[in-house]
Amino acid sequence: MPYEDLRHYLRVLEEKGKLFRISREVDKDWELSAVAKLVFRKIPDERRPALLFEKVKGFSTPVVTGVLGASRQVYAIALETELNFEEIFRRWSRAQADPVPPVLVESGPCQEVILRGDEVDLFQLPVPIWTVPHDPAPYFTSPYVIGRDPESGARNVGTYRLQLKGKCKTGIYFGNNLQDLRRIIDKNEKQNRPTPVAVVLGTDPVIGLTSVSKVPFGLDELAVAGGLRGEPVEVVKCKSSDLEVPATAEIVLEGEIPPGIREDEGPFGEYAGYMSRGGPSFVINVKCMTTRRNPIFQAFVSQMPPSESSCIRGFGFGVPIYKKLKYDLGLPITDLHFKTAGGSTAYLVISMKKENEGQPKQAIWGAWAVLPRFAKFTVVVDDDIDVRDSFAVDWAMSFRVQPARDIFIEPNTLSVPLDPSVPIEGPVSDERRALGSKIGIDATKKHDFPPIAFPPREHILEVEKRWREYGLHLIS
Ligand SMILES: Cc1cc2nc3c(=O)[nH]c(=O)nc-3n(C[C@H](O)[C@H](O)[C@H](O)COP(=O)(O)O)c2cc1C
Ligand SMILES: [Mn+2]
Repeated sequence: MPYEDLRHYLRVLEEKGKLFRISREVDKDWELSAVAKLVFRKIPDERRPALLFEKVKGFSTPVVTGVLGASRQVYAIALETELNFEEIFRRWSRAQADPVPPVLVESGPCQEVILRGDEVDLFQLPVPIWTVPHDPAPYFTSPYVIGRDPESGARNVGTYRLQLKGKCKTGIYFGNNLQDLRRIIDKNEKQNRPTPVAVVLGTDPVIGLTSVSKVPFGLDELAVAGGLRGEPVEVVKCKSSDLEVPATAEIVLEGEIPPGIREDEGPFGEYAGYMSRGGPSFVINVKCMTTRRNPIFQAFVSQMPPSESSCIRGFGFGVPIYKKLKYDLGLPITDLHFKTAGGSTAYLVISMKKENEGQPKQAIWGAWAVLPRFAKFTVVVDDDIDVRDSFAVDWAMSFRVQPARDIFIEPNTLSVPLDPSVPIEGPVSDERRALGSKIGIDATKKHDFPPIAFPPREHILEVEKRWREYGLHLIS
């Protein structure tokens, strides 16, 4: 059963113990982000819930964060799937192969309240400041920005951060010139035309998951969301443009990106755990704001990992590599994991039941071929090593690796986006300046190893059963 809207999904999360309500008043300009960061730091992934801040100082609208990726379990609940790459990969590939186009309906709750022109005041929304004191302004971090290709008419939905700039104005930032909405703006700018956009905040979670995912340019993310849901997304016409938006969205900002205008944007605290640099970027002039009665404001937590962003990226980048290695190359890989400390981009661990000595290197090259900017460190381990257990991976690196034989470095490769260790002079979008290097480590056993010096499994299970009898539960 697909989720009808954000509210329905939040009810399900709460039933499953994955939504935590904070009723104490919090300040959105310093406190909310610090609470979210500490929750990510202190509570392990298996137990970490999404957070509903019920009372934000000075606002009647509550803020919810972590709803797509407070933890790996939360992501799986959002996608209504089992928590493993095989199932997650199947779900995404079926949805892309069989997209279900949205259906237009007459009216929807997202337009229960309509504010036009001067009535619009973005300062009435509880938009948090994320990195104090470095972010210059509050930021919308989970906008699903809808636009339309002026040539093909195809719809696009993507998540690009928005800086709150005025009563009716935001900035918008593109990580590179090939982001789909950026390409749409280019086409309009060449004709000196504005680009109409609709910024959607708070929906059924699969719309968010498609908004942050790369699907081929021209494929409508709302149709992929329909494929994931198994039912079409219902959309309504915007009040000030021809764009269509999910009928049950919490908040919609209708506006335009004017041609030829660039203003300072950023800096912004980014997923690598450092500030990214600011620079000139586009703006959105908001003409109309529609909301549900008593809307809920949704936001993604990014910045220093672990974060919602590192959780989402771990799946977003893991799935295409899993597909390539397992199904296109036929490699016997058993699991993979982008380490959270690497922002789920820089550091990849792959496990495999290798059949020959060439396969670990083939897996490493395969991963780099799929996502050439990512996996700066790539480690391949045998299938007895849990890729999510850092201790086990370090153990394999310590005693299954001979550095001179098993480690290789590739110079002059594309670098991880926003990796501050890459010296960049000049514009960040100049990829030639952003070359870095990569390291591949084959941490599999290359010959017969002695037996592992650890008690047999049946003895371990028996001792675990007797744990309380020894009194050891009191200290562990
Ligand atoms: C939490 C989060 C924040 C993101 N912020 C940005 C951003 O500010 N700018 C950007 O270009 N991409 C950002 N992305 C990545 C895009 O959402 C992603 O590349 C998506 O595919 C863009 O849609 P498009 O492929 O239709 O262009 C972000 C992703 C996540 C998970
Ligand atoms: Mn797209």
